[in-house]
Amino acid sequence: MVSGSTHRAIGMYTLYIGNKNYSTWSLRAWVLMKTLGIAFEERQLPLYEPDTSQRIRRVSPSGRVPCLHDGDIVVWDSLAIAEYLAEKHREVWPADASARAWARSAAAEMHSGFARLRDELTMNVKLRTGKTPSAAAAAEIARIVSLWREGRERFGSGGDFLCGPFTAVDAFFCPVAFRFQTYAVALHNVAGAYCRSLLDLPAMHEWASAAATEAEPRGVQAPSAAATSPAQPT
Ligand SMILES: N[C@@H](CCC(=O)N[C@@H](CS)C(=O)NCC(=O)O)C(=O)O
Repeated sequence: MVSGSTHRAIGMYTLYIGNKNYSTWSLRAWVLMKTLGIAFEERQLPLYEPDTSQRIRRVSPSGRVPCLHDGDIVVWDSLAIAEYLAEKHREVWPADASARAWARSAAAEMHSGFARLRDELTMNVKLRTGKTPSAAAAAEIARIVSLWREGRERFGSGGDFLCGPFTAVDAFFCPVAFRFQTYAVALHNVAGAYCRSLLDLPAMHEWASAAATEAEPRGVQAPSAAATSPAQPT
């Protein structure tokens, strides 16, 4: 493993992302790189426009963002981006092997699961509303809270995040923090404090400020800023 964030002295990563108000997957890669000080050039491709798919496919083989370019190397999918970066920046995952195994498992669980939460509490960074989740979504929220407690209690003593300092597992939960804020999900004690730590990150403030001034998508399937159940889960 190559150490540190100076790796980019020669070239510069390019990160393609979607709309900051809506694109949860983009946020994961973006907040990870920003918070760890991994330099990159950001290029935004608006979602929900008639030519969105065509424009994204020019840079991302899956037709989805985020997508990272490192010279000729193209890495699509947020989890693959985290793993690619981890080969060059050891701070992407926790240093301790058991914390790292736990962090990878929790990030992967977030990446592949929580479908009800994604559907019902769609990320809309600038919206503030109330919502009663279904029983299925509430069970997923309870699982997230239990993961947050477990991380903080078992590995979190060296910092404010799940495994102490901010790592990729925290980046994967950043969209959840925005969802909980938007829909006023009540959190107590450890989970509440952890959610606050995510929302207080300078990178999260930067993302939220940009989301607040972003043009609304014109596409018919665009989530409405006023709606609480947008058409497309992100
Ligand atoms: N599993 C992928 C999901 C990426 C994804 O679904 N991205 C959405 C934006 S949040 C997208 O690119 N949508 C393009 C479209 O719907 O045309 C990841 O982890 O990066």
